[in-house]
Amino acid sequence: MNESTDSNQTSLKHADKVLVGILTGSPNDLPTVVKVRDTLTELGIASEIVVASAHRTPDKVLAYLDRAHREGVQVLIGCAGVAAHLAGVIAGHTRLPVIGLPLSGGVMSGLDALLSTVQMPPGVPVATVAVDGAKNAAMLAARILALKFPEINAALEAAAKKERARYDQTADEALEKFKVQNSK
Ligand code: AIR
Repeated sequence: MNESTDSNQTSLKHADKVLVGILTGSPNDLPTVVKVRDTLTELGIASEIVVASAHRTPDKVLAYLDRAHREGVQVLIGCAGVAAHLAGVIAGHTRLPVIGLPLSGGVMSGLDALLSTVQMPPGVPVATVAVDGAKNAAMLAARILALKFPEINAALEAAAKKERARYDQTADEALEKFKVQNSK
């Protein structure tokens, strides 16, 4: 199911084809995980979110991967907290690029999830972003896709320009507020 039907989706030609599969270990992860989808949507990239746990519902993870391979998903993102093995399990069952998004929560505030996600054995890579780094998980997926889809490359360029303008304006406003002379 494609859950990226938000109205701000752009008119890129592949916008209705799911290119990114986002798996997450618990429905409780969704407040962070939807930010991955939202960033992808802003870039005109269709994605789908599947709640499936490497430990609680491993059969569901494998069933989704089966479907994702058949349907031409290009990048997979595994999100989980605590003993976060989801991205690693995904990477063991696919040749597609896998991004790991460790989530905070639990007694170690995400450090447990970070190490569980990033410390993969040689030969089975998971490109791990920061704890709760939802935006970067999406941006990394977009950069991978941009190698193949010029319109995603263009969307990334446009987003970078917009971000630069926003940053410069925020800096100018802060400098003005604190009466700091900006060095040219
Ligand atoms: N989780 C679920 N199955 C395996 C793991 N590692 C993670 C979820 C969630 C955390 O365990 O991704 O971040 C706690 O899950 P819950 O459902 O108890 O809130």
